Amino acid sequence: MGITFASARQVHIDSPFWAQRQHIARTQGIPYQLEALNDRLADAELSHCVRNFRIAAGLEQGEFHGYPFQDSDLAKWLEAVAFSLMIQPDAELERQADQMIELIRAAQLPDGYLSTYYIINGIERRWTNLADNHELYIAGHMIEAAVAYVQATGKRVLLDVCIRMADHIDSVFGREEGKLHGYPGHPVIEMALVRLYEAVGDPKYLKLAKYFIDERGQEPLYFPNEAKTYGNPVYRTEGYLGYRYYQADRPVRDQHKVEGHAVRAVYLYCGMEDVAREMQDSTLHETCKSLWRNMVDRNMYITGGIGSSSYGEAFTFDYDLPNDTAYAETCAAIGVMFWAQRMLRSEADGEYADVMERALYNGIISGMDLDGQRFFYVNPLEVVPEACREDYLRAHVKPVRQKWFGCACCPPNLMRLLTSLGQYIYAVDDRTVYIHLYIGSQAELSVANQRVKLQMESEYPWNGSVRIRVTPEKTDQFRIAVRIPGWCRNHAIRVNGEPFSVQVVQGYAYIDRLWRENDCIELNMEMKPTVIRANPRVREDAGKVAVMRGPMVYCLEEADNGEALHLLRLSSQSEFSEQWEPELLHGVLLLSCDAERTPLWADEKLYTDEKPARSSPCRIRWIPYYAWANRGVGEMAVWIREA
Ligand code: FUB
Ligand code: ZN
Repeated sequence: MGITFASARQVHIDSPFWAQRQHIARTQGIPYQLEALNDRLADAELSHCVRNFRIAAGLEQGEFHGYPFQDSDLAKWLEAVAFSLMIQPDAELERQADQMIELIRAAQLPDGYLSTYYIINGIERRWTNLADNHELYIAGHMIEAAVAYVQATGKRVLLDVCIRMADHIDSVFGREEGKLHGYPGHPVIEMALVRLYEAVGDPKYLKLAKYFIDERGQEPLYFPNEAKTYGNPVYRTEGYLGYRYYQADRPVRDQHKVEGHAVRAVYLYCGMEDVAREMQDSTLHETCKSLWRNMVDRNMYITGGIGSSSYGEAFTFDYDLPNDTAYAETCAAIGVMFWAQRMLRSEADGEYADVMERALYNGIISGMDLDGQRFFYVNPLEVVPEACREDYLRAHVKPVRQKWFGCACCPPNLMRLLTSLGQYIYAVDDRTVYIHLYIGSQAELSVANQRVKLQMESEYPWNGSVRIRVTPEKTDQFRIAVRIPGWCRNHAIRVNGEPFSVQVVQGYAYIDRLWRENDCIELNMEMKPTVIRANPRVREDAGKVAVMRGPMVYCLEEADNGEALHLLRLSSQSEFSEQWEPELLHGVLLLSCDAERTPLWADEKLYTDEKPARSSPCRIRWIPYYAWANRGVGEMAVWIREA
């Protein structure tokens, strides 16, 4: 038996930090997004999503609008609703979701095909632009929504739609003669098919997922042939990236550098790891491991963000992590978390959970404002608002979160992630309970042939003390593996008040004992402000420092530190002070420390050979990165110079 994560249904989150965010997602974010999908938001970019479905279903006349993948926004919204209903039943929300599902069902063609773009624009062209037109991507998101929705409500309508659709896809694609030897331009169908296989048990879906992975990048390359055959534009594949943009320039097992469009990449790696796990394909797993090393060691921001270039929303070259032109799409950080969880299912190595946590507390939740109704697509690590306004190369960086986007992949992705958070915390194998994330919650799991209740209390991420109460059905020997995060230098474990000393193996302390009702684990992780430096090969961060506390990256904002943040230098011996501010930014722990400010010159000249005036000492104030841009427009910086 491998490692199985507890499902969102099995876990009830009551951590103040996360319960509040889940509450906001359920009560603000999800209803708001339904308005967006229906084009009912004032002064926001239009979605066209629901309208496209209505037209495809014959309920309205009109043309298709938006990107070819617009349907996927509704799918992600439905998945978020499903997880939300698992947290808290809500008859009205369920009614709205059922209505949307009915609309999807009405739009589906009798043979199972589903993509409003081709249903409206001409079905004879379907499957002719796999590279760019996202039919398989939409299918993937629909499947993920359908599986979650049936688990939440027991209602199968969307699942049946998706089974018809998956069967249709299976009849169209494959190595067999007469089928298309294609694969998706944007992965997600691979992991979705594995989910469908897990849900309904039909191995043909797993086989199809494996086909999409194995076929990708085989010679002759599918995409250039497709473009030639059907006269498709090839704008994406010219220039720097070529077919690397799609991770489709060579077979996946020959890929060892993370390349191309970042969301496509991590979604593909998720599918690869899923297939590797389900089919015990060790070479595929080893490929994922080498891609993982390359991403984590050379291509990931301190925030867990990936994809440093706006050109192609893509990875560039190793150690290229510019702060002010960063792309770091919210969906890409979410994809990092998805991938990390899958790696963790294959191997209990705490680094995967560390990365999952890094992305979650930083580059993911930075994508949403504190009220769940404004969103970042791009998550920079340095912002000067004037540069966003005046420099085309930084125009993708927004200094304020937006109401909606024409390409709105990130907002509903955030909703489904937040509402499904329960499924990332605990996992089990035949004799171990793993605690991967310290999110206060209650869970009921099966391990060593019995049910075990866990109750985790903690003020994490503000405090590193965690108390876990364990209640097995019967007294029994099994292991509870508590993760010792990579950021933690000192920790102590007590069991029932007694110190418990155990070696940490690959990031986990395995507490192997006879567990009785109401046993209690106390884990104390030293959590203090820490100055972090980047590998000097990261040119943009050389000579600079960032500040972390526990899993959280901190940043400076103009609101606290005045303008021209680039003039600040962290003092070498600076002590940090911490201050809990319950009223600020929905409650944050602020950090303050000593710094120096380089003075501006009295005159306006550009260069001088004169010695500069001495820097003046000052105190600077850091806030958690995720909370930036919640107090109006201003500068922000994660990395600052070191004195
Ligand atoms: O192509 C669908 C989505 O739109 C991608 O995942 C995002 O990066 C955005 O390009
Ligand atoms: Zn996105």
